[in-house]
Amino acid sequence: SGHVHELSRNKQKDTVPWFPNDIQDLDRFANQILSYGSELDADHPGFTDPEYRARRKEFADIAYNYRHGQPIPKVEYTEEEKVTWGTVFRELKTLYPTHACREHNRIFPLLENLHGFPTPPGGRPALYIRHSSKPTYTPEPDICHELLGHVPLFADPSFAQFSQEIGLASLGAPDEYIEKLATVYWFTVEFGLCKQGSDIKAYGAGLLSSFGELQTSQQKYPITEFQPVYFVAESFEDAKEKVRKFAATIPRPFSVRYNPYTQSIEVLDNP
Ligand code: NLE
Ligand code: FE2
Repeated sequence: SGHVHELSRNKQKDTVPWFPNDIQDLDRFANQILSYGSELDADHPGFTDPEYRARRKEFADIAYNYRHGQPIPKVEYTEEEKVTWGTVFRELKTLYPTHACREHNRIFPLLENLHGFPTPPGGRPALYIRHSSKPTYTPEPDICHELLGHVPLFADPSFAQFSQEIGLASLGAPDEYIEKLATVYWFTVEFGLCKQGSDIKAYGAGLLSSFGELQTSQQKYPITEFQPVYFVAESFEDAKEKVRKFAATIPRPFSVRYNPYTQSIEVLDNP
């Protein structure tokens, strides 16, 4: 079937940029995955470790060649990788009760019981793990970040909707708005803090997966190697409402809705 590359905005000249409509469309981005084919930065903990770099290439190749619908390949993790996972898991688990938001603390034990988080991630879908020399913090999203930081909160329906709201607002939006939405995503879903009672708790996955940064993020003077600034949300509901209001200001002649049954985006004409 033919793909629509441009939707005409109205009868005038300006057009809406192409955006993915169906889940298979995401395959078109496979060659744009972060760091594929490019070398690690000199300040990356794995920069001087040729074995680690080769291992990272193995994982990147799997992701590069994967297409929607194929079974997700499983990888065997090495003893060293399992030790790293164990360290990150243990350290984070002791911090969550005092540092993580209540939604994360509600779901994390359920996942732990269901999927055996405490055991090393043997046979899980292909995702590399941070370098063993620096389990406390890594500059890139790895398996610890995705599974321990993101997965628990994406299992919270209200939070999942918040994240999806940002994604849907971006479809067909002008570049300067994409940039703004990316910034909103960064300071909420990745590095957000939230008021809960008289406390400030972490809900951003970048904090929930780094036991170095999680500990310092709630102090009054955060150490500058980590994020220099955070934004505290009144509540998830309030943050969601604010994103909705902002999204409504994006000039776009149609609205979008995600249909989870067909796994595709429905474009609705504005009345
Ligand atoms: N700094 C995070 C961690 O160490 O888990 C990962 C960053 C993801 C944006
Ligand atoms: Fe992330």
